[in-house]
Amino acid sequence: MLALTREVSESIGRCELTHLDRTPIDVTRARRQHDAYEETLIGLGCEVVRLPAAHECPDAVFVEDAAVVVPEVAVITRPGAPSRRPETATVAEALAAFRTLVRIEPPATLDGGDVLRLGKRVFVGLSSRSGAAAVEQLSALLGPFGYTVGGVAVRGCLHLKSAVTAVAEDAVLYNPDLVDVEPFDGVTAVAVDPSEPGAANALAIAGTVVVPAAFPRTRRRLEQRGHRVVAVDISELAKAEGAVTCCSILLDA
Ligand code: CIR
Repeated sequence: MLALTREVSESIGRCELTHLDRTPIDVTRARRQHDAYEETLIGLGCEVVRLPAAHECPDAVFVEDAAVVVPEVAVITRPGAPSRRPETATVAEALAAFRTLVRIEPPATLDGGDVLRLGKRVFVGLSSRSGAAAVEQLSALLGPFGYTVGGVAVRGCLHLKSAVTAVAEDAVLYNPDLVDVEPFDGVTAVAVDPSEPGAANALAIAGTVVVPAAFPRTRRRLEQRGHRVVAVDISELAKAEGAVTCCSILLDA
């Protein structure tokens, strides 16, 4: 498993914010947390390929939003926030070594954080960043490989993966206030602890679930259901509305 990451930009303090008020971000601390995140991925068997920082792009550490990678192709997105569109060129360049590249074209916009894949089912959050036109294009790009692609409404959060993520091949972690669970039929749905509304973003790697250290109650819920869990402190990145899925693009290389 390969994990593509990118060093935290000096300018991360000027990141896009939708649901949080701006608070100062300690870049050194954010980098230390990001290093520890990468170490966790390495500990789980990933080879980390880290792109150099793109200081002119405050949110560039959140590489997930720039591409959607499936075994057959890499879909280069067109992020919903104009400030984030320059991020895709360097991600595309890196992914070209591993996949054929295809692209989301204007006027559609898509953030990778809105794309949840469960096997051959691809769910796209209809959010402020991603819309129906992207669902249509993604469906045309992935349909030939046997994927079905559909839109899912989200409320009160940035991305679909703020509301629901896969914690195993057959299980999702979700926040019932942010997304309806019905579209995700056929898999076990574990709700976050109600006191931890931001806890639905978790990253499953090789049988282990990586979760933010800020959500111990949800962590316990997962462990009680038999999941192996490791926690990472990403508190500084969380001030930029980042979480654990958004800091890497995972691919079987
Ligand atoms: C943004 O608003 O685009 C960034 N500040 C945060 C992006 C987080 N991305 C993700 O969860 N996939």
